Amino acid sequence: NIKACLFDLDGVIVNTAKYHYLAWKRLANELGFEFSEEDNERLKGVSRMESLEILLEIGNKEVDENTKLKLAEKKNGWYREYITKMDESEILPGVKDFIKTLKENGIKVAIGSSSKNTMTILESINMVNEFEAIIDGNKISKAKPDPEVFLLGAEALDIKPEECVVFEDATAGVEAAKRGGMYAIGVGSPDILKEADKVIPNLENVSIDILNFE
Ligand code: B16
Ligand code: MG
Repeated sequence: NIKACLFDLDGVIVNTAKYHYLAWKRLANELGFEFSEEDNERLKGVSRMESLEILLEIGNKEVDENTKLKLAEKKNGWYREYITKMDESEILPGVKDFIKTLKENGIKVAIGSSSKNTMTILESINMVNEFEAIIDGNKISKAKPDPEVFLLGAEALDIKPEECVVFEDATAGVEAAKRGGMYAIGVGSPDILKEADKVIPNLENVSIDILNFE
């Protein structure tokens, strides 16, 4: 019996995934290499510094720790230029209606995101007050695929992990949900989100029946 839904932010509530991609691509190009959308899949859900490590590996670049911090800061600066310009029109289709349906059915809703920019994004799209708990990259010590972010979410809502469903667009996030003992609904392509219990293309016209797993 499902009592709570935990939502990933980037790629599920709002399409910030495209802005992460643009900012990382710009950094890669500046460092002298190409960065494809396929490469970008590996960065989804992963923390900022781990994303940078993957990017540098793709470009075959070795830099010292201090430079790494500077590069990550640079990317984040570009990324923040995009997200501070966002508004409610960038909330993904179906999100608002689905959350309303959940609340009408007594299901609790929370955010579980690796992003340290979570509050900025939720403020931009005016959704801060929609969630009963918000666990973001500032509150965790281990990013997805570690289950910490979702376990803290369940704890904050006072709901057992096995009564939680996670909505995720990233393989790292689906893995985190499963490792936390939760159900995972992939939002995106079934080819990518193989470990999820179910996969939907987006939250448009999703009914409450999606929470039945029997
Ligand atoms: P930031 P999510 C994740 O958010 C993104 O998917 C991932 O691409 C990003 O690197 C990570 O947040 C950290 O973001 O640089 O803003 O702290 O999908 O878990 O909501
Ligand atoms: Mg995501």
